[in-house]
Amino acid sequence: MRKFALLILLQFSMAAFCLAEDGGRLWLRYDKIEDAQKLDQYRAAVKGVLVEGSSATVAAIREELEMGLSGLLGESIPGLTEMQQEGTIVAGTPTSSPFIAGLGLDKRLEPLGEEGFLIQTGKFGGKKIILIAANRDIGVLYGAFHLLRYLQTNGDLGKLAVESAPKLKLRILNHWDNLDRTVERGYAGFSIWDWHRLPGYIDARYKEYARANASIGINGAVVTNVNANSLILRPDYLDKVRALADVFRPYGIRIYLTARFNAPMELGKLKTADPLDPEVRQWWKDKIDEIYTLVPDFGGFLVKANSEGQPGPQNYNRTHAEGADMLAQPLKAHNGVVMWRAFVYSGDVPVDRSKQANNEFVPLDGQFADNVLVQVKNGPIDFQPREPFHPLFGAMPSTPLMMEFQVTQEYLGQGTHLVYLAPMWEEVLDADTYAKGPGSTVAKVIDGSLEGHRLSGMAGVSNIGNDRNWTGHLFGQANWYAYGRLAWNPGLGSAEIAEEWIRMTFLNDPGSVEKIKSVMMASHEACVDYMTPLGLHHIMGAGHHYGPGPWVSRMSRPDWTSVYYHKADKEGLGFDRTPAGSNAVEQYFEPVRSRFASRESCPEKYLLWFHHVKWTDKLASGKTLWEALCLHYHHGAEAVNRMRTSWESLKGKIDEERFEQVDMLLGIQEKEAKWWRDACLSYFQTFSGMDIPDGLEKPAHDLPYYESLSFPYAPGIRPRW
Ligand code: GCV
Repeated sequence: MRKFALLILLQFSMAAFCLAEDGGRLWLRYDKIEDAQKLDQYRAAVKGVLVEGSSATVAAIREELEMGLSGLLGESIPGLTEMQQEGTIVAGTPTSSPFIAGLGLDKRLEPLGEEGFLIQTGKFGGKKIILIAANRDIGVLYGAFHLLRYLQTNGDLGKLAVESAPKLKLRILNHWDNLDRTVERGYAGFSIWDWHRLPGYIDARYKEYARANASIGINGAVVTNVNANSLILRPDYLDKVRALADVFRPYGIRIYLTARFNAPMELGKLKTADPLDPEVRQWWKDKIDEIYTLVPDFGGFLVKANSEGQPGPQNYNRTHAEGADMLAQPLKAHNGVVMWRAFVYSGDVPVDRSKQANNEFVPLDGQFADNVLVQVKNGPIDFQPREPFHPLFGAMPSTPLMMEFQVTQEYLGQGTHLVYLAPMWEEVLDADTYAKGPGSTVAKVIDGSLEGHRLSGMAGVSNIGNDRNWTGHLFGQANWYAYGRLAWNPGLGSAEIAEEWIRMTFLNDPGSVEKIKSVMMASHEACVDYMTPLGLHHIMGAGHHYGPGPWVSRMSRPDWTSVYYHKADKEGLGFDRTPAGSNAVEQYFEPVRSRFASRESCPEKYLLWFHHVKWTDKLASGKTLWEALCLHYHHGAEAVNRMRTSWESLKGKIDEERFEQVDMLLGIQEKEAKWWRDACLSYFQTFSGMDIPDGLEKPAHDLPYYESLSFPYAPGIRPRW
């Protein structure tokens, strides 16, 4: 009897353990709706689901709707085989569903393209139903996720009428995942791609990954690191790629690979990788044809060439356009694309690093094949906490430019800081390049509308790993989510996206939603303040990029040091990029150029990016540069303290497990924000020679202490092959 009781107890505690909230369900939780009124409204409106058709995507739609609705409504919502009753959700295309074909929706569906959808509640065929219609199955899947999101966020069903189509064609995650499962700049464990056990073993997470991405409209994944490994192109590895592609396909995710430029030598044993060499071109053509026999919807290649040691066409005195062409021609036959990265800077540092991409790429405008996109990081240096927009946007009118955002927080607190990145992305997307006069925003450059490009895209460097909650920090999920939503529509607001995510991930109670939203919305500015205020950049620890390192001065190349970027001296601080300095401002269109070039009109948030400013110079606030710097660093650390207090006031509202996860990390962030503040101010003080103003907390340690800290095993470091 006792044994039996123990067994029950054990089973019970195991079940409790399995049900522990670890964040693994992401924003697709589908727990029963708590608001009783909403629940009644939804239960009255939704009685069954009719999804006709037989494709794998149709099966995914059916599964998602039945599972999602049953969970949300707390009662079984059956799948139907025919139209039976009021309250049916009918989802399909005119091809898959005779009912939808009979509605004569062609005119409304046409502008929605291959991936758009419409949702409408109303009377159709005499019955009150909810309709999800699209031209293609994948559009229906996106519509299904939209409807589920609408219910998860407690939308009003009576008002539901949506027509939505993606503004960007390619919405891609870039995984910097290595074949040994380490992840460059990854802070969420190891890679989720278990290459060793593929293709025989299909981890359940692959499907979960595809579902999560489809739910936010992501339609492509580059599964290998841009610091590429030729091995991925070997037949046995390509078969592993095929297996992944098979899992992704029903969810509309096309697979892409990174191409190592000298693969014809490393793998094909050719003597050269010269892109104009006929044998080399044939090697790539054969390889590409081979890939398509395995993966008929293969998306194409992402290439990092002649950058940070990666081989490229310049090794053979060829241009980036010639290099890209070699891949683009054979890919074109299969409807594939090349995404050629503009993150290049020369080994011998000829000019200010921020100018080099424009110098190399602008002259090539018009020379790229029409299935090539040039992929440009949001700012001209490297994913810093804040950068002005990259001057390439608008400067290559004949070439489709793709945005590259970094979702993983290499420079923004890695796996421990809560930093919601969407406000930073929004700032860049909304920036006006003036390339074709006012209103030529970065968003219009990348969605192709400024120049009428057929191809358009956005890439996000993934923050996903095999941690149970996928992203290491639970709020890293918000960045993955926001990236997908912005790739679908760069015009969405970061606050609006945050609210969706909070409601789906945590709760719908308005007071708590507001609290979490204000924590998220304050977090990016806080991070900028405690790391790199007033336009400072690239002053982090060397190699791992963890923590402060403004003193870093000895590296194999000057533009990897911090002193190269902050240029602190007895006089002042900041990089002079005006015509008197490196003249990087010349790469912007007027009036942006003059605005950045003038000390008076340069926005203070970019001040030290463009100007070397005297310590004693007064800023707009009337404070000297030194005082303002101290205040920014202190405000940043104080803001984290407020974020934590605010989060702690949510105790009891959020499940204990996720509450604690975030609380512990906010504790670390609070300490690290002070560490950044104290280390940077102690260092810059050796140049300013001024005291930290009265009333501000003084550094806890002296400068040598901060300089002595070392982190040989900080995660995410680029492996040395
Ligand atoms: C993939 C930065 C990162 C590198 C990264 C590189 C890139 O330099 O530190 O890890 O390499 O950007 O974007 O190619």
